[in-house]
Amino acid sequence: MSEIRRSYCGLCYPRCGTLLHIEDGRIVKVSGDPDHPVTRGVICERGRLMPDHVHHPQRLNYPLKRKGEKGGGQWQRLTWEQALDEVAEKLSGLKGRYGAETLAFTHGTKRTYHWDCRRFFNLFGSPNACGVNNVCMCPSYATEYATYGGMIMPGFIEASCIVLWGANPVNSDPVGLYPKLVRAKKQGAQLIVVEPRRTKEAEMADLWLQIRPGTDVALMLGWIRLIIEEGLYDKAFVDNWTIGFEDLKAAAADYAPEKVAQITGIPEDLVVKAARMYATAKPAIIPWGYGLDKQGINATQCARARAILRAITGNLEIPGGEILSMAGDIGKIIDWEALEMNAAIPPSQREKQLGADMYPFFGFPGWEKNQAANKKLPEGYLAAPEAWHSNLAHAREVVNAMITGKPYPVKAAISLASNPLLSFPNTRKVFEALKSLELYVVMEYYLTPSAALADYVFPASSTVEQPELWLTRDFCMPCPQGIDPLYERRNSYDFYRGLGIRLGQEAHWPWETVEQAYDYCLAPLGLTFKAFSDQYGIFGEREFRRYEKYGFGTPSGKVELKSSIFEELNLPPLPVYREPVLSPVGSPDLARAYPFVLITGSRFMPMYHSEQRQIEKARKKHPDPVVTIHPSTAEKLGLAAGDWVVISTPTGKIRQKVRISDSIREDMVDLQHGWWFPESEEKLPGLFRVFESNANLLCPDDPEVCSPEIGSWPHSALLCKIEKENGQ
Ligand SMILES: Nc1nc2c(c(=O)[nH]1)N[C@H]1C(S)=C(S)[C@@H](COP(=O)(O)OP(=O)(O)OC[C@H]3O[C@@H](n4cnc5c(=O)[nH]c(N)nc54)[C@H](O)[C@@H]3O)O[C@H]1N2
Ligand SMILES: Nc1nc2c(c(=O)[nH]1)N[C@H]1C(S)=C(S)[C@@H](COP(=O)(O)OP(=O)(O)OC[C@H]3O[C@@H](n4cnc5c(=O)[nH]c(N)nc54)[C@H](O)[C@@H]3O)O[C@H]1N2
Ligand code: SF4
Ligand SMILES: [Mo]
Repeated sequence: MSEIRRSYCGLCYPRCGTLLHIEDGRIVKVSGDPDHPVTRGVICERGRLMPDHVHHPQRLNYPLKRKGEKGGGQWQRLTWEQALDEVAEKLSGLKGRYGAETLAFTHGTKRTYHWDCRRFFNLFGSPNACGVNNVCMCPSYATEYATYGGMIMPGFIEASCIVLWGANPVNSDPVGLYPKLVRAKKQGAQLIVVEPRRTKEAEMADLWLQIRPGTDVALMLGWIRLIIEEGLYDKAFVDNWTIGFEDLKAAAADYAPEKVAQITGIPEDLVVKAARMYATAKPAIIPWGYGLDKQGINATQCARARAILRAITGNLEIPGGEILSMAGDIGKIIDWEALEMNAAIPPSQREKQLGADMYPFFGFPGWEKNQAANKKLPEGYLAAPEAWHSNLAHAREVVNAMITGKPYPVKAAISLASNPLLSFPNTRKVFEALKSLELYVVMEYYLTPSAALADYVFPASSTVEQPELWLTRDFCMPCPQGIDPLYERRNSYDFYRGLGIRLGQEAHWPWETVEQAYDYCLAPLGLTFKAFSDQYGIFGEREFRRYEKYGFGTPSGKVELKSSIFEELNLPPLPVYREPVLSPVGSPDLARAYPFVLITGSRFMPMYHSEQRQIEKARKKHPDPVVTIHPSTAEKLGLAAGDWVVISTPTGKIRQKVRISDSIREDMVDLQHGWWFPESEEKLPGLFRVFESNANLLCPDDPEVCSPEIGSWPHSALLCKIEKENGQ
């Protein structure tokens, strides 16, 4: 029997509408849903691999319990009931011995909303959820909250100038952002690209600024100085809606174009021309880019300086500009506080959050300040879920506590939609930490290197096997479940509820299924999730300049060019540039041994971080990990395309295969992240060869290289050397 069912793709963010072509219970093809109001029938290369993913022979289909040694590759199948009973009993015992804070959570990129996880952890009493948000989005998110009380989503299509600053949407967001960029460009928008690589977008740009990695704040300060000096800022907005302008002027005073050129390696005339182009166009936008968040020591300051540029040029909350608020009442549909139950974790447990003493802005103290300042805004005004974007423990401190037991023992962890051995920096340390746990529980699609170290593994349902209620700035959308879960795969809600009701949280998990939780959200609209699924969702009506009614969600109610929250937490209240520690300028001695500037993790399709390595069609396209070097480097080192090379940093070394291209700066090396080899042996010491080509063996996590405000570690702007393998 064959049929076509409407569903969605959740393999990355946009939740593209899909049609599943099903024959005898098997998805044989997926196509874009042309009636979907947002994605209009477009899906990407990765989305088309959904059938291969759903029916992959290596998918986890049943709960597993470790037999024998950790990482020994031996497993015993359990029922869900048995596995949940055992995990709950162990958690209960560990909580009794060490306190609730002994349980950590590692999260990955926000593919699942995780409100169920938050709810579980708040009720359990552990403040130690941690993960990659220290580097992804959070440096921007939390900082923008402190600056103007929310996180920006750019209007895009109507913009007349777009600055792509450390973003490469053709590879990272081919359905959401890239088509908008192309359309805006066709409509006459000017494009400035700030990028060390000649990306496709750089080739499309009016101005391409080929920056030295890690020096972006210096360029931003240069733009701020020039914009102020030449009177190109929005005077009325600055006078009425900002505080700290004179201090800002002083903070940027040193960054004359000549000095900026010297620091960044961008010719002086381009620095000036770009600043003028940006400041004189309206609306002009600077969308978020991970190239800024991943640069460690400067990550937070990049976010601050970018926010300030958006504000002083008068681009906040104008049509086609930088939008802060949700459209109409759309934000009221999901009450995140009710779902996440952040009030349930008592102050005495919040105080134990690991890393909050070193990085108070990132942990509960900073989050509480941002929340308090936001309280004066109307319900549903802002996008959420806010909690996941800060109020987190610091991953390095959690990993350290696992190994050392200090300041207290962390003996248990749950990873769900997270592969810490591939995504966290300093892989060897993460390995030691995960191995040392008394209880490690992973919920996964596949047996990843991290999952291979677990005591219990739970099989996760694919996105097409579960429903989702999806909210963006302008619309709320039902994501309909396409098929019943195969085998014994389940969704995260079932997992957390299953644990929760075994740990005395019954009263707080009233909904038997996740769909019932969405029914609860939709009840005020007189809808059930099923009824909502018959429509394509609700668009909110956008109003602009909402700050004129409500002010900004900051302590002063204005845009804080000088941040009072940063000041209260003893952090620099104005943007400052710091030379990256591991750079030819920051460590000239080290640079003699490690002469190249290293960036890692530039996105490539269809791979998503450490995923798709087991999917044949994806692997055919990318059989091996690839490092890109400049032709002059290849010549100097006698390397040819396809040679295997060893790339080393003071933290570690890995092997990848050479690609030669003049698209990168001569002083640079650009390598792929996320590499492991599902086809090779699981059992230790192999662990799917996770120690062979994994970029995070090279990335350090020491406090000196992390941003002092948030503790963002560097995946870019590092130093490395490169040699032919076996010294051939
Ligand atoms: N060197 C280097 N490291 C980086 C980066 C870089 O650029 N360079 N980028 C960083 C960034 S921005 C991020 S966001 C992180 C990403 O870090 P992660 O999110 O940890 O990376 P993934 O490899 O996507 O791992 C997610 C795992 O969850 C599983 N999974 C996916 N969806 C679901 C789901 O819905 N449910 C369940 N249970 N499992 C699921 C996948 O099979 C996969 O194994 O990596 C960071 N690490
Ligand atoms: N195919 C694919 N798509 C993805 C992902 C994936 O793994 N694969 N991951 C998703 C996730 S979680 C994220 S966070 C996004 C990130 O998506 P993007 O924001 O596009 O981020 P990246 O590709 O990591 O880096 C963007 C650019 O930053 C540049 N860059 C590196 N260092 C610097 C620097 O110091 N300064 C400047 N100005 N630029 C620099 C790189 O050359 C790169 O072209 O992608 C998402 N989409
Ligand atoms: S962009 Fe591609 S992978 Fe992401 S949700 Fe859409 S179809 Fe899926
Ligand atoms: Mo990310």
